[in-house]
Amino acid sequence: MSAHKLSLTLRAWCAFSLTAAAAMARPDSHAPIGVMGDHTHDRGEWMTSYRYMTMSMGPNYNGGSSITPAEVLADFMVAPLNMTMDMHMVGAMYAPTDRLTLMAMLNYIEMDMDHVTRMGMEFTTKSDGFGDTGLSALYSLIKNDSNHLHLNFGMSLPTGEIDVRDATPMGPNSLLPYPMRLGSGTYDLKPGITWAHYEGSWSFGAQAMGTIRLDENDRDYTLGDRLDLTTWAAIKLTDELSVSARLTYANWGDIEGADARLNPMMVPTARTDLRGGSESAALIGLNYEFPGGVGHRLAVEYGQVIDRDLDGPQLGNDDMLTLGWQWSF
Ligand SMILES: [Cu+2]
Repeated sequence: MSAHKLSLTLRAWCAFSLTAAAAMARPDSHAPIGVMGDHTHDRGEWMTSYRYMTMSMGPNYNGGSSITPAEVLADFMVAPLNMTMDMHMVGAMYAPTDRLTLMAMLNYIEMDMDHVTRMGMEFTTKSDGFGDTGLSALYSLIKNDSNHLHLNFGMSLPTGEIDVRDATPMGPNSLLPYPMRLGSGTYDLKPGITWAHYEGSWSFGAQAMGTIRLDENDRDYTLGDRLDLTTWAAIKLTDELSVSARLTYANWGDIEGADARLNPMMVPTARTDLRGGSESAALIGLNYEFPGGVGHRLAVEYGQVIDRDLDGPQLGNDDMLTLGWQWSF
C-alpha cells in the first residue's frame, strides 16, 4: 500500500470513528445518575463507576400527614426523629457482546438515627458496613440512534449484615430494628425494563424495576417486595453538558414474618406492619462528559419527595443527593 493510500485509509477510518463517537457520545446518553442499570455498552467496552448518595429521612408520617414525636410516644416508648443514610457505590460494567452487558455493584452504607424517649432523653444509633451486592445482566432489544430498549435481569446477594448492634437506653449492645440493618438477608430478583429515546437535543427515558424477595432470611422475616418506576427528560445544552428533570414512584410492602428478638411495643421501627408505603419524588440533574472521547463523566442529581403514603408512624424520605463519576474504556 502506498503512503498516499495509507494516509487516505487512515483519514477515512478516523472520520468514521469520530462520526460514530459523535453519534453515541452525548452527555444524556446516560440517564440521570440516580438511575441504575440505565444504559448498555458496545461489545468489548468496560466501565467503572463510583457513586455517593446521601438521603435524609424525617419527620414521621401516618398516611400522607406528618405527625409529632409526642403523637408517636402516645403508643411507643421511643420515637425516631430523623435518619440519614450515606451510600458509597462502586460499580463495574462489561459488554461481552453488543446485546449483553454485565454489571456488578458493591455498596458501603452508613446510617444514623436520632430518637427521643418518653422520659425526654435523646439518643442516636449508628450502623455501617457493606450492603447487599448487585449483579445484573442487561439485554439490549433495540439500540439505534433514536431508541434504546433493554431488559434488566438483576439479582441482589445478601452480603449486608442484618444483626446490627449499637448502644441504646436498653443496653450497650442492643440489636437495632429493621431500617438500621444493612441488607435484606435474602436473595432478591430485580427484573426491569428500560427505554430511552433521542430527538435532536432532547432525550426521554423511562424505567420499571421490581424487587422480589426469593426466600426468608436467617432471622425468620422477609422484607416487602418493591416496585420502582421512573421517567425523565433531558436536554443537551452543549456537546458536554445536559440537564435533566425526573419523576419517581416507588411502592413497597410490609415485612412478612418477624425477628422475634425485637420488641414491637418499644419503637415503630421494630413493627413489621409499619414498614410499607409509597412515595413520589421530583429530581433535577446535570450530566457532564469530558471532551475528546476520554470516556470520563461526572454527574449530580438532587431531589425531594413530593408525595407519600406510609403505614405509620414511619419516618418519611425527605431529600436525596447523588454524585457520580463514570469511566468507560
Ligand atoms: Cu456503563
